[in-house]
Amino acid sequence: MSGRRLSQNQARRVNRLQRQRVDDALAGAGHEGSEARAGLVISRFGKQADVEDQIEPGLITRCHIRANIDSLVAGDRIAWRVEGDGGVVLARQERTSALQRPDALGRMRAVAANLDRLVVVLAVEPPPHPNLLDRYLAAAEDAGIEAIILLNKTDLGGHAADIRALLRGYERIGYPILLASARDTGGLEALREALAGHTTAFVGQSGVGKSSLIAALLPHEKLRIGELSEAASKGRHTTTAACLYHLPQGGELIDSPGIREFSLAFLEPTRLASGFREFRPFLGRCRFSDCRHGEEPDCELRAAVTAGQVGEARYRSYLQILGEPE
Ligand SMILES: Nc1nc2c(ncn2[C@@H]2O[C@H](COP(=O)(O)OP(=O)(O)OP(=O)(O)O)[C@@H](O)[C@H]2O)c(=O)[nH]1
Ligand SMILES: [Mg+2]
Ligand SMILES: [Zn+2]
Repeated sequence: MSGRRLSQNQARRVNRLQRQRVDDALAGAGHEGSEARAGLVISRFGKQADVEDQIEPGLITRCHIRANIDSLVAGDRIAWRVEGDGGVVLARQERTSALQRPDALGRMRAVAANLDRLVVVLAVEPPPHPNLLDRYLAAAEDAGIEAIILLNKTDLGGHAADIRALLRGYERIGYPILLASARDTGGLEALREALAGHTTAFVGQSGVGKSSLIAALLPHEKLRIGELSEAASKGRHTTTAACLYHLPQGGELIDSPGIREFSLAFLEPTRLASGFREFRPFLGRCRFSDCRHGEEPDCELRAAVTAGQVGEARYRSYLQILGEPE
Protein backbone atom coordinates (compact mmCIF):
# COMPACT_ATOMS: atom_id res chain seq x y z
CA MET A 1 0.00 0.00 0.00
CA SER A 2 2.67 2.51 1.03
CA GLY A 3 4.63 1.75 -2.13
CA ARG A 4 1.60 2.57 -4.21
CA ARG A 5 1.02 5.85 -2.39
CA LEU A 6 4.63 6.84 -2.75
CA SER A 7 4.59 6.27 -6.47
CA GLN A 8 1.41 8.34 -6.79
CA ASN A 9 3.11 11.19 -4.95
CA GLN A 10 6.11 10.82 -7.18
CA ALA A 11 3.85 10.86 -10.22
CA ARG A 12 2.19 14.05 -9.01
CA ARG A 13 5.55 15.70 -8.49
CA VAL A 14 6.70 14.66 -11.96
CA ASN A 15 3.47 16.03 -13.41
CA ARG A 16 4.06 19.35 -11.67
CA LEU A 17 7.58 19.53 -13.04
CA GLN A 18 6.39 18.64 -16.52
CA ARG A 19 3.74 21.34 -16.40
CA GLN A 20 6.36 23.83 -15.40
CA ARG A 21 8.60 22.77 -18.25
CA VAL A 22 5.89 23.07 -20.88
CA ASP A 23 4.87 26.49 -19.55
CA ASP A 24 8.48 27.64 -19.54
CA ALA A 25 8.99 26.41 -23.08
CA LEU A 26 5.91 28.25 -24.27
CA ALA A 27 6.71 31.45 -22.43
CA GLY A 28 10.12 31.40 -24.06
CA ALA A 29 8.63 30.73 -27.47
CA GLY A 30 6.35 33.77 -27.53
CA HIS A 31 3.15 35.37 -26.43
CA GLU A 32 1.01 32.25 -25.88
CA GLY A 33 2.42 31.28 -22.49
CA SER A 34 -0.37 32.65 -20.35
CA GLU A 35 -3.15 30.69 -22.10
CA ALA A 36 -1.29 27.40 -22.27
CA ARG A 37 -2.54 24.47 -20.24
CA ALA A 38 -0.83 21.17 -19.54
CA GLY A 39 -2.57 18.22 -21.18
CA LEU A 40 -2.33 14.50 -21.74
CA VAL A 41 -3.14 12.93 -25.11
CA ILE A 42 -5.89 10.34 -24.68
CA SER A 43 -6.17 9.38 -28.34
CA ARG A 44 -5.09 10.59 -31.74
CA PHE A 45 -7.35 10.65 -34.81
CA GLY A 46 -5.69 11.86 -38.00
CA LYS A 47 -5.08 15.59 -37.64
CA GLN A 48 -6.87 15.80 -34.28
CA ALA A 49 -6.33 14.51 -30.78
CA ASP A 50 -8.44 14.13 -27.65
CA VAL A 51 -6.63 15.92 -24.86
CA GLU A 52 -7.28 15.64 -21.14
CA ASP A 53 -6.55 18.77 -19.16
CA GLN A 54 -4.13 18.19 -16.28
CA ILE A 55 -5.60 20.81 -13.96
CA GLU A 56 -9.17 19.59 -14.45
CA PRO A 57 -8.81 15.83 -15.00
CA GLY A 58 -11.80 14.45 -16.85
CA LEU A 59 -12.08 17.57 -19.04
CA ILE A 60 -11.43 16.15 -22.50
CA THR A 61 -11.18 18.46 -25.51
CA ARG A 62 -10.91 17.59 -29.19
CA CYS A 63 -7.88 19.54 -30.40
CA HIS A 64 -6.27 20.35 -33.70
CA ILE A 65 -2.58 19.66 -33.87
CA ARG A 66 -0.13 22.31 -34.98
CA ALA A 67 1.69 21.30 -38.13
CA ASN A 68 5.10 21.68 -36.50
CA ILE A 69 4.41 18.79 -34.09
CA ASP A 70 5.92 15.81 -35.86
CA SER A 71 4.25 13.03 -33.90
CA LEU A 72 1.55 12.84 -31.27
CA VAL A 73 0.18 9.68 -29.67
CA ALA A 74 -1.73 8.45 -26.63
CA GLY A 75 0.35 9.13 -23.52
CA ASP A 76 2.07 12.24 -24.84
CA ARG A 77 2.36 15.18 -22.42
CA ILE A 78 1.60 18.43 -24.15
CA ALA A 79 0.72 22.10 -23.90
CA TRP A 80 -2.64 23.12 -25.38
CA ARG A 81 -5.08 25.98 -25.26
CA VAL A 82 -8.77 26.49 -25.84
CA GLU A 83 -9.64 27.74 -29.31
CA GLY A 84 -13.18 28.08 -30.64
CA ASP A 85 -15.29 25.06 -29.65
CA GLY A 86 -12.24 22.90 -29.16
CA GLY A 87 -8.57 23.43 -28.69
CA VAL A 88 -5.18 23.38 -30.28
CA VAL A 89 -2.09 21.43 -29.30
CA LEU A 90 0.81 23.85 -29.07
CA ALA A 91 3.79 21.76 -28.07
CA ARG A 92 4.76 18.23 -27.18
CA GLN A 93 7.04 17.33 -24.36
CA GLU A 94 10.02 15.09 -24.83
CA ARG A 95 9.04 11.44 -24.29
CA THR A 96 10.56 9.25 -21.64
CA SER A 97 9.84 6.25 -23.83
CA ALA A 98 7.90 5.32 -26.93
CA LEU A 99 6.56 2.12 -28.35
CA GLN A 100 7.16 2.16 -32.09
CA ARG A 101 6.06 0.02 -34.93
CA PRO A 102 5.99 0.24 -38.70
CA ASP A 103 2.94 1.63 -40.51
CA ALA A 104 1.54 0.18 -43.76
CA LEU A 105 4.44 1.73 -45.69
CA GLY A 106 7.08 0.35 -43.35
CA ARG A 107 7.89 3.70 -41.73
CA MET A 108 8.42 3.57 -37.99
CA ARG A 109 5.69 5.33 -36.05
CA ALA A 110 5.17 5.80 -32.34
CA VAL A 111 1.97 4.12 -31.09
CA ALA A 112 2.11 5.12 -27.44
CA ALA A 113 4.35 7.38 -25.37
CA ASN A 114 5.73 7.65 -21.85
CA LEU A 115 5.01 4.08 -20.85
CA ASP A 116 7.01 2.03 -18.41
CA ARG A 117 5.23 -1.26 -18.93
CA LEU A 118 4.06 -3.43 -21.77
CA VAL A 119 1.52 -6.23 -21.43
CA VAL A 120 1.92 -8.55 -24.39
CA VAL A 121 -1.44 -10.29 -24.61
CA LEU A 122 -1.63 -13.84 -25.95
CA ALA A 123 -4.76 -15.94 -26.11
CA VAL A 124 -5.78 -19.54 -26.20
CA GLU A 125 -7.56 -18.54 -29.40
CA PRO A 126 -6.24 -17.18 -31.80
CA PRO A 127 -3.15 -19.23 -30.83
CA PRO A 128 0.12 -17.41 -30.08
CA HIS A 129 2.81 -16.71 -32.67
CA PRO A 130 6.03 -16.95 -30.67
CA ASN A 131 7.93 -14.92 -33.24
CA LEU A 132 5.50 -11.99 -32.88
CA LEU A 133 5.87 -12.25 -29.10
CA ASP A 134 9.67 -12.13 -29.46
CA ARG A 135 9.40 -9.00 -31.58
CA TYR A 136 7.35 -7.23 -28.95
CA LEU A 137 9.73 -8.34 -26.21
CA ALA A 138 12.80 -7.16 -28.16
CA ALA A 139 11.11 -3.80 -28.87
CA ALA A 140 10.31 -3.44 -25.16
CA GLU A 141 13.87 -4.32 -24.12
CA ASP A 142 15.23 -1.84 -26.64
CA ALA A 143 12.95 0.94 -25.38
CA GLY A 144 13.68 0.14 -21.72
CA ILE A 145 10.07 -0.84 -21.05
CA GLU A 146 9.31 -3.72 -18.68
CA ALA A 147 7.29 -6.47 -20.36
CA ILE A 148 4.75 -8.86 -18.88
CA ILE A 149 3.26 -11.76 -20.85
CA LEU A 150 -0.46 -12.36 -20.30
CA LEU A 151 -2.42 -15.35 -21.53
CA ASN A 152 -6.07 -14.36 -21.95
CA LYS A 153 -9.20 -16.48 -22.57
CA THR A 154 -8.26 -19.11 -20.00
CA ASP A 155 -12.02 -19.81 -19.79
CA LEU A 156 -11.55 -21.60 -23.12
CA GLY A 157 -9.13 -23.99 -21.42
CA GLY A 158 -5.79 -22.24 -21.36
CA HIS A 159 -4.07 -25.38 -20.46
CA ALA A 160 -3.12 -26.82 -23.78
CA ALA A 161 0.27 -28.50 -23.29
CA ASP A 162 2.00 -26.53 -26.03
CA ILE A 163 0.90 -23.13 -24.67
CA ARG A 164 1.94 -24.17 -21.16
CA ALA A 165 5.35 -25.23 -22.44
CA LEU A 166 5.72 -21.98 -24.38
CA LEU A 167 4.94 -19.86 -21.31
CA ARG A 168 7.31 -21.87 -19.11
CA GLY A 169 10.13 -21.06 -21.53
CA TYR A 170 9.54 -17.32 -21.12
CA GLU A 171 9.16 -17.61 -17.37
CA ARG A 172 12.58 -19.30 -17.26
CA ILE A 173 14.23 -16.29 -18.89
CA GLY A 174 12.63 -13.95 -16.39
CA TYR A 175 9.40 -12.63 -17.88
CA PRO A 176 6.45 -12.46 -15.48
CA ILE A 177 3.50 -14.55 -16.74
CA LEU A 178 -0.12 -13.82 -15.90
CA LEU A 179 -3.19 -15.88 -16.77
CA ALA A 180 -6.56 -14.17 -17.13
CA SER A 181 -9.98 -14.27 -18.67
CA ALA A 182 -11.81 -11.11 -19.64
CA ARG A 183 -14.94 -13.22 -19.91
CA ASP A 184 -15.13 -14.90 -16.49
CA THR A 185 -12.83 -12.20 -14.94
CA GLY A 186 -10.36 -14.82 -13.69
CA GLY A 187 -6.91 -13.48 -12.89
CA LEU A 188 -7.94 -9.83 -13.00
CA GLU A 189 -6.84 -9.12 -9.42
CA ALA A 190 -3.24 -10.12 -10.13
CA LEU A 191 -3.35 -8.06 -13.31
CA ARG A 192 -4.69 -5.03 -11.44
CA GLU A 193 -1.87 -5.40 -8.94
CA ALA A 194 0.73 -5.50 -11.71
CA LEU A 195 -0.68 -2.37 -13.36
CA ALA A 196 -1.13 -0.11 -10.33
CA GLY A 197 0.90 3.07 -10.58
CA HIS A 198 2.33 2.26 -14.02
CA THR A 199 1.62 3.47 -17.52
CA THR A 200 1.03 0.31 -19.47
CA ALA A 201 0.30 -0.39 -23.12
CA PHE A 202 -1.61 -3.53 -24.07
CA VAL A 203 -0.28 -5.00 -27.30
CA GLY A 204 -0.69 -8.21 -29.23
CA GLN A 205 -2.37 -9.86 -32.16
CA SER A 206 -5.81 -8.71 -33.22
CA GLY A 207 -8.57 -10.60 -31.42
CA VAL A 208 -6.63 -11.75 -28.34
CA GLY A 209 -8.81 -9.59 -26.08
CA LYS A 210 -6.83 -6.45 -25.25
CA SER A 211 -9.88 -4.17 -25.32
CA SER A 212 -11.98 -6.77 -23.49
CA LEU A 213 -9.41 -6.98 -20.68
CA ILE A 214 -9.35 -3.19 -20.31
CA ALA A 215 -13.15 -3.11 -20.31
CA ALA A 216 -13.20 -5.81 -17.61
CA LEU A 217 -10.70 -3.84 -15.50
CA LEU A 218 -12.68 -0.61 -15.94
CA PRO A 219 -16.40 -1.49 -15.96
CA HIS A 220 -17.37 2.22 -15.85
CA GLU A 221 -15.43 2.81 -19.08
CA LYS A 222 -17.10 -0.01 -20.99
CA LEU A 223 -19.24 2.27 -23.11
CA ARG A 224 -16.38 4.43 -24.23
CA ILE A 225 -14.39 1.39 -25.36
CA GLY A 226 -17.40 -0.09 -27.15
CA GLU A 227 -18.34 3.13 -28.90
CA LEU A 228 -14.88 3.84 -30.09
CA SER A 229 -14.20 0.45 -31.59
CA GLU A 230 -17.67 -0.10 -33.00
CA ALA A 231 -17.96 3.24 -34.75
CA ALA A 232 -14.53 2.83 -36.25
CA SER A 233 -15.03 -0.56 -37.81
CA LYS A 234 -18.72 -1.14 -38.44
CA GLY A 235 -19.37 -3.47 -35.56
CA ARG A 236 -16.17 -5.46 -35.67
CA HIS A 237 -14.86 -4.15 -32.34
CA THR A 238 -11.39 -3.82 -33.80
CA THR A 239 -9.42 -1.06 -32.14
CA THR A 240 -8.14 1.41 -34.72
CA ALA A 241 -6.42 4.05 -32.58
CA ALA A 242 -4.52 3.73 -29.32
CA CYS A 243 -6.53 5.10 -26.41
CA LEU A 244 -5.53 5.92 -22.83
CA TYR A 245 -7.62 5.11 -19.73
CA HIS A 246 -7.03 5.91 -16.06
CA LEU A 247 -7.04 3.22 -13.42
CA PRO A 248 -8.98 4.23 -10.30
CA GLN A 249 -6.09 3.11 -8.06
CA GLY A 250 -3.56 5.18 -10.04
CA GLY A 251 -1.85 4.37 -13.29
CA GLU A 252 -2.79 4.47 -16.97
CA LEU A 253 -3.71 1.81 -19.51
CA ILE A 254 -3.25 2.29 -23.23
CA ASP A 255 -5.29 0.06 -25.52
CA SER A 256 -3.63 -0.37 -28.91
CA PRO A 257 -4.74 -1.77 -32.26
CA GLY A 258 -3.74 -5.38 -32.77
CA ILE A 259 -1.44 -6.48 -35.54
CA ARG A 260 -0.41 -9.58 -37.39
CA GLU A 261 3.09 -8.64 -38.34
CA PHE A 262 5.61 -6.52 -36.60
CA SER A 263 8.84 -5.72 -38.36
CA LEU A 264 11.91 -5.02 -36.28
CA ALA A 265 14.14 -4.37 -39.25
CA PHE A 266 14.85 -0.94 -37.77
CA LEU A 267 16.97 -2.49 -35.03
CA GLU A 268 20.62 -2.98 -35.87
CA PRO A 269 21.70 -6.60 -35.37
CA THR A 270 23.54 -5.82 -32.11
CA ARG A 271 20.48 -4.09 -30.64
CA LEU A 272 18.22 -6.88 -31.84
CA ALA A 273 20.41 -9.54 -30.19
CA SER A 274 20.42 -7.73 -26.86
CA GLY A 275 16.63 -7.50 -27.11
CA PHE A 276 16.74 -11.23 -26.41
CA ARG A 277 17.61 -10.94 -22.75
CA GLU A 278 18.94 -14.47 -22.25
CA PHE A 279 21.48 -13.92 -25.09
CA ARG A 280 23.21 -11.10 -23.25
CA PRO A 281 25.73 -13.13 -21.21
CA PHE A 282 27.10 -14.51 -24.51
CA LEU A 283 27.22 -11.31 -26.55
CA GLY A 284 30.46 -9.46 -27.31
CA ARG A 285 32.50 -12.64 -26.99
CA CYS A 286 32.37 -13.96 -30.57
CA ARG A 287 35.47 -14.01 -32.80
CA PHE A 288 34.10 -11.13 -34.89
CA SER A 289 32.95 -8.05 -33.03
CA ASP A 290 30.20 -7.50 -35.61
CA CYS A 291 29.06 -11.15 -35.46
CA ARG A 292 25.39 -11.56 -36.35
CA HIS A 293 25.43 -15.02 -34.76
CA GLY A 294 24.43 -16.81 -37.95
CA GLU A 295 27.01 -18.81 -39.88
CA GLU A 296 30.10 -16.99 -38.55
CA PRO A 297 32.91 -19.16 -37.15
CA ASP A 298 33.56 -19.15 -33.38
CA CYS A 299 30.21 -17.67 -32.46
CA GLU A 300 29.71 -17.82 -28.69
CA LEU A 301 25.96 -17.44 -28.95
CA ARG A 302 25.64 -20.40 -31.30
CA ALA A 303 27.90 -22.37 -28.98
CA ALA A 304 25.58 -21.52 -26.10
CA VAL A 305 22.61 -22.79 -28.12
CA THR A 306 24.45 -26.02 -28.91
CA ALA A 307 25.33 -26.42 -25.23
CA GLY A 308 21.69 -25.94 -24.26
CA GLN A 309 22.35 -22.69 -22.36
CA VAL A 310 20.12 -20.70 -24.72
CA GLY A 311 16.83 -22.05 -26.03
CA GLU A 312 16.81 -23.08 -29.66
CA ALA A 313 13.34 -21.68 -30.43
CA ARG A 314 14.28 -18.14 -29.40
CA TYR A 315 17.57 -18.38 -31.33
CA ARG A 316 15.66 -19.41 -34.47
CA SER A 317 13.19 -16.62 -33.84
CA TYR A 318 16.10 -14.15 -33.67
CA LEU A 319 17.52 -15.46 -36.96
CA GLN A 320 14.12 -15.15 -38.59
CA ILE A 321 13.85 -11.48 -37.63
CA LEU A 322 17.45 -10.84 -38.64
CA GLY A 323 16.98 -12.43 -42.04
CA GLU A 324 14.23 -10.04 -43.01
CA PRO A 325 14.72 -7.68 -45.92
CA GLU A 326 15.13 -4.13 -44.59
N1 LIG B 1 -13.91 -16.71 -24.41
C1 LIG B 1 -13.34 -15.54 -24.29
N2 LIG B 1 -13.47 -14.61 -25.27
C2 LIG B 1 -12.87 -13.42 -25.11
C3 LIG B 1 -12.11 -13.10 -23.95
N3 LIG B 1 -11.62 -11.85 -24.10
C4 LIG B 1 -12.06 -11.41 -25.30
N4 LIG B 1 -12.82 -12.35 -25.91
C5 LIG B 1 -13.47 -12.21 -27.22
O1 LIG B 1 -12.46 -12.14 -28.22
C6 LIG B 1 -12.86 -11.24 -29.28
C7 LIG B 1 -11.81 -10.17 -29.49
O2 LIG B 1 -11.72 -9.38 -28.34
P1 LIG B 1 -11.16 -7.87 -28.38
O3 LIG B 1 -11.10 -7.40 -26.98
O4 LIG B 1 -11.87 -7.05 -29.37
O5 LIG B 1 -9.67 -8.14 -28.94
P2 LIG B 1 -8.53 -7.07 -29.22
O6 LIG B 1 -7.24 -7.71 -28.81
O7 LIG B 1 -8.85 -5.78 -28.59
O8 LIG B 1 -8.57 -6.97 -30.82
P3 LIG B 1 -8.07 -5.74 -31.74
O9 LIG B 1 -8.69 -4.48 -31.22
O10 LIG B 1 -8.52 -6.10 -33.12
O11 LIG B 1 -6.57 -5.71 -31.63
C8 LIG B 1 -14.21 -10.68 -28.85
O12 LIG B 1 -15.22 -11.39 -29.51
C9 LIG B 1 -14.26 -10.93 -27.35
O13 LIG B 1 -15.57 -11.09 -26.86
C10 LIG B 1 -12.00 -14.11 -22.92
O14 LIG B 1 -11.35 -13.94 -21.89
N5 LIG B 1 -12.63 -15.29 -23.16
MG1 LIG C 1 -9.10 -3.89 -29.37
ZN1 LIG D 1 28.15 -14.64 -32.68
